[in-house]
Amino acid sequence: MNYKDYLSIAPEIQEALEQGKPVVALESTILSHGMPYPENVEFASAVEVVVRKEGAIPATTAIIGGKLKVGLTKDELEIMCKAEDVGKVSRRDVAVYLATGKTGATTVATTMMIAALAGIKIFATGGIGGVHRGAQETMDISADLQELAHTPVCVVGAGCKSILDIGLTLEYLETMGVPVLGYQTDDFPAFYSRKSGFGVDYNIKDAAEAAKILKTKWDLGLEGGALIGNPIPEEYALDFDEMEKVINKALDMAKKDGIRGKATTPYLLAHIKELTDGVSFASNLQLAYNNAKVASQISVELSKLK
Ligand code: PSU
Ligand code: MN
Repeated sequence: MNYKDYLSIAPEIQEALEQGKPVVALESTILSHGMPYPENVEFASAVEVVVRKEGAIPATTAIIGGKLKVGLTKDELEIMCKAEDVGKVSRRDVAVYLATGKTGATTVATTMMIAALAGIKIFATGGIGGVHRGAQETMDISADLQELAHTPVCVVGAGCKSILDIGLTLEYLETMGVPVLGYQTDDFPAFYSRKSGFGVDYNIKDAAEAAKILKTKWDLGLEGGALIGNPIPEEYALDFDEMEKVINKALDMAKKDGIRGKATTPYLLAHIKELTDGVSFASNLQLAYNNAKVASQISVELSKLK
């Protein structure tokens, strides 16, 4: 494998990795295709501040200029946030983007992939992709789930996006052998709401316990990652039933507009924001900050174990 020719790690991150210091990966699809400009610019830098405050180093990933970038400069973050001619890159697209020099935002799947190549174990996002509602017909299942099955990175998210079929997403993860852990919760979170009505495999009491479980999994050579469901802070949580109504409306609109494939998630997120007058977006920001915080704490604990 000659992947090192394609990997470009920021010096600060490279040094931290060599010294076994905590590093947390962050994705760029949430910036380019999950949030509006310029609010995403503020988020992109604020989320990195959250990570640093916990004593870890942030590593936002993207594909720029034929390189898998680990750690972005202010200018590169701006490019991702402006998202002019920036694609949404899943695993299948990576080689095309690298070979052609196109600029690409990394999804959960590709961020995990790049993190693993760089040696980063912990990754914070908003919520993972999963099995879409109606997947029985459309077969729309996010590549994020296969990545969790095979790539050794722990993803901290507020569950999966609530636009999905949460029950089927959990079934898929079980089949693929991915541990689904709750961070101080028995309930798998539902993105904007703290509870989905589905349970987690195990309720983790703190970051140290999370780190111990991850170390054990990887010591055993068990393939793949883990998903840690971290509920949105109480004060920003939205009512599950209210959000269901909004999501169903957005799903109807997507159907009418003939939205399919990878356009689905960005379309739904944008319309949910509109339908809630931005309330959902404020919650989205807060849950992402909270995930960055917990991921950083886990990363700090994991670095003590190695
Ligand atoms: N969660 C969010 N906002 C997002 C996404 C997730 O709060 O923008 C992105 C992630 O990058 C995730 C992707 O990997 O959506 C899933 O897209 P798809 O359903 O097309 O696999
Ligand atoms: Mn999809």
